[in-house]
Amino acid sequence: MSINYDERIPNNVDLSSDKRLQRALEHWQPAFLDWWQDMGPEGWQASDVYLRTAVSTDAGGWAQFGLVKMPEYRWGIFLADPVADRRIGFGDHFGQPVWQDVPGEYRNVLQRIIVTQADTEPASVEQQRHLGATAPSLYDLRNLFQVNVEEGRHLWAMVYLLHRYFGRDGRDEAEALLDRRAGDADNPRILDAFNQACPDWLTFFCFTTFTDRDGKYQLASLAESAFDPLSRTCRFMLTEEAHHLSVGEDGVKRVLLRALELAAQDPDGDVRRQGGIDVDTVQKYVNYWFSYSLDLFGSEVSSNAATFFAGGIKGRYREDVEWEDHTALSAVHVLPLVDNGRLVDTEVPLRNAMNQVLRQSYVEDSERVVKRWNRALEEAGSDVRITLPSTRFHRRQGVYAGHHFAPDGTLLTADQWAARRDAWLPSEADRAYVASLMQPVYEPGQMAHWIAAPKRGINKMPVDYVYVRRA
Ligand code: BYC
Ligand code: FE
Ligand code: FE
Repeated sequence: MSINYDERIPNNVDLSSDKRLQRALEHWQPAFLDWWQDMGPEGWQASDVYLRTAVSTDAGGWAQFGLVKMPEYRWGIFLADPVADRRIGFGDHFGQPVWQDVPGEYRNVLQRIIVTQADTEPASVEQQRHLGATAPSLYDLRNLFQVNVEEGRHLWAMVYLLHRYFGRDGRDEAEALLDRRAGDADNPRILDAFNQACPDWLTFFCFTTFTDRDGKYQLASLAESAFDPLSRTCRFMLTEEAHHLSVGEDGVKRVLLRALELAAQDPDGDVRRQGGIDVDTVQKYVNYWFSYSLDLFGSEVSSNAATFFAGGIKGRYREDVEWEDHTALSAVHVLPLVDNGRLVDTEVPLRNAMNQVLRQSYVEDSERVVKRWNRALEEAGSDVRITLPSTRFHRRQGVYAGHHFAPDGTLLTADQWAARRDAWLPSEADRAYVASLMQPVYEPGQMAHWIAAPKRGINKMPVDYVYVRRA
């Protein structure tokens, strides 16, 4: 479906046919742009950036590349094409036609989920806003900005739903989305991971690998939703998300490959002495962001999750093709719970374990990423490997929060944990070391010392193309 770019808000939802809605969104637009100026990428607003912009929602060829100043990016409202005669794929309403409007009984839960999803998008832009001061190359700088403008568009995607389907409450929530701030003590973002600092590029690459990947799984589960406009919105967001994930995965891989090169140059194999980021440090950042991202799935045992599934609000990953019993009424899920200082396998009704089921799909995907990193390490002749910690490790949400676990999942006492914490998670010294490497490199084609060059550029352009032209 092609997109109308003649309007102030590009869209493929025939916005001009609903003047009230159009006016309301055009009223929100300047507030969004003010927010972007205040909280978007600092110092680069007047620069030309080689960005892709969505021009259609077709599977092939939806993007157009060109030099754009970020505040002039055409943020718009794009839904994937409707599926003819789409039916509810799971839960108590299985087989019924999907909803084109919000049923009264699900109004509150749908609004809360959409607000929560929406909140993460501007949050990530806020977390990343200082990274432009220390980019390892123009190529990376451009990727950061591509991710940032698309997270801004994801906010638009959700704000459209709030305005269109949730009336006055929706408009209030859309405003509140521009008021909360990542990491703010008084008015923080909703979910924990989006209040954590993102001060350096290793963090950025781990965040886009693991936290954006939560986005992939949450969006996929909402793409199953009985509320069809939400499903269609999420389906198109997923096409944008794939790039964010590859920025993260490739970024971490380039750090690892550079670590091997620098180790080879040092008589003792000391990567830090050669100005690189050693694999141990990468592992600690992986542990940190993987565990924070696991928290984003909510508790392993959750009555909210059961309600969402029963109502047809949130499905499992690829509900239609990967699962056979779409009601999940009589099935159980077994998971180890802490009981009197021991882990005991415990049965919970499957519907209450839906957060855990989605998290498991996420973990499998994350394992594939780690496998690709390890293959790259192996091909470069190294026998060091990255591993994912247990899903119990370093959790602050869910049934393992409040307990301590080693990366292999062993239950620990508080003292045992405290003694090993800095071996498993970034210490102050690790963070200070990584921060010390963050010096900007803005000559075309040049890379910071601690990261390998990418294999190829963007959209078939060479790596040394001038992806960002500073104003
Ligand atoms: N931090 O039953 P529970 C993305 C709250 S990322 C703080 O355990 P539930 C992106 C929970 O809200 C995708 N609070 O969980 C990535 C609840 O509070 P209330 C974002 C948390 O409700 C990178 C209470 O604990 N999308 O797109 O089943 C860059 C008990 O809840 C956390 C979504 O999240 C936490 N980590 O599920 C840019 C999808 N976890 O209600 C973008 C929409 C839980 O009792 N959200 N709590 O006050 C949801 O589906 C659900 O809200 C959650 C939680 C899956 C997050
Ligand atoms: Fe997003
Ligand atoms: Fe993303």
